[in-house]
Amino acid sequence: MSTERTASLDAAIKRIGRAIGPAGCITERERIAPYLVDFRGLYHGATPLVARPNSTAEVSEVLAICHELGVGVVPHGGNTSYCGGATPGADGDEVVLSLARMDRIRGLDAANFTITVEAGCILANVKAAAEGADRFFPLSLGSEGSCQVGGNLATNAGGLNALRYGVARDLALGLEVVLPDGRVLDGLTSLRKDNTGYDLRDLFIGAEGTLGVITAASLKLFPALRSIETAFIAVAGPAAAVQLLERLRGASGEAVSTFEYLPRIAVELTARHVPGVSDPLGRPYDCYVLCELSSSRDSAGLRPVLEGCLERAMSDGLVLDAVIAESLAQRNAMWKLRESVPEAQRAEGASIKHDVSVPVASLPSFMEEATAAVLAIIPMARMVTYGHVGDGNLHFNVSEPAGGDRAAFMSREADIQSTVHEIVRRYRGSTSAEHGIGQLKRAQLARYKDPVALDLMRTIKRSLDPRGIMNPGKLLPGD
Ligand code: 2HG
Ligand code: ZN
Repeated sequence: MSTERTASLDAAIKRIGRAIGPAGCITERERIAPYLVDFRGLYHGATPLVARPNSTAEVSEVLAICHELGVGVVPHGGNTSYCGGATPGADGDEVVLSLARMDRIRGLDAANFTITVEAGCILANVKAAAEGADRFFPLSLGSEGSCQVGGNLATNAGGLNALRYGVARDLALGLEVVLPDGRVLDGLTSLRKDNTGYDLRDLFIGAEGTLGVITAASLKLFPALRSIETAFIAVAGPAAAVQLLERLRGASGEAVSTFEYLPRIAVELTARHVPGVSDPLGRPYDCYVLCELSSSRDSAGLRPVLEGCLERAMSDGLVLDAVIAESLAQRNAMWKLRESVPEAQRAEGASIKHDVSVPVASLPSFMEEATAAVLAIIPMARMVTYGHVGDGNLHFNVSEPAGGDRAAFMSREADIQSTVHEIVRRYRGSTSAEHGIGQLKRAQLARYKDPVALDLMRTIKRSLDPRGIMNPGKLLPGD
């Protein structure tokens, strides 16, 4: 680090300390350590300071200081990102800004179906607050017990209910954002209609902290759910799954809130590695769907709709077997199986991940083509293709061959990824459907994003963050 840079960093640390006090600053090595490594352990960074402001005014002070001195700021939420978006660079010349202390629920307006929360609120707490007011906040993620709403919005998280309620972007009405120079953009509206020019809110959602820091959000709520039916269904194949989805959506009056695809290996790996998980069906099948229908109506009649659909699908050969949860414990067990797939795949060894989306109707042919292409490169690779078929987003993951050579497998990562992503491109799909870009996928973004879109993104970045202090080295290629 140059002497000038070190001097700016030292000055920033001192001034931030004075602005937000010792309670807001972590400088001890052991306490800093958890902020330096990402959830997947892919990145190891360094920082002399984790600033933990307690209010929007304090965030504003931190950013104004860093802007003046040209010091990088890395916003940090629940640290559940898959792409290293919240991990500082290795040079140790950036300040980490944790939103964890800003975890207040500022207000809940049941009649307006909105809740206003600070960025550091844990997602599960937002959901619980909504429930306490007889409302439902639908964003549903495996990491909801630790991820924070600010991070959910900054990365535009998707999850298990996107099919019906959309992604984080669709659930936000207004944002409060601290801009890189410390100014506060008060866009914290709870209005559904406000047609007054450019949509600034959407600039910050999915920007991964590169344009400013989201400090609070007003979010949409929905009526509490009173009827829920959950089924674990063995389907004849991906095409049968897509057809079943179409039928269920129509027959249930859009009550399908989850439709997750799982291959046999996902059931085997979760049963092997995750205590308490077992196969919900009596015998093995090649692939499955975890499906949930839900309604705010008390006796919504979802059960007969589901049963009727499944029976017809069985006689048409789309469905081979199915079990409908008879109790909350059974429903939870089905969800646990699904939500444990990433953990089980991790425990099974190395994997090469692809977080892709294509139009739902194209999923079966995409899966066939991409699977054949991967197996042509590594014939014994294990395909762990699963995910949010209801919204077209697949985790097209590849596990190393059983008992294979891990290093040899991982040495083919770039080859496999570019092969799969080229197929995604042909389908006009996305090569990062859900997990964002962070540090991990910048080169991928450069390769697959429309160049005009990239150019506009750079223009926006330059105009909002001319000194380039916000989350340096993330999202934009070569930034
Ligand atoms: C999920 O859907 C997550 O479970 C994780 O998005 C996916 O580990 C993965 O590849
Ligand atoms: Zn996912």
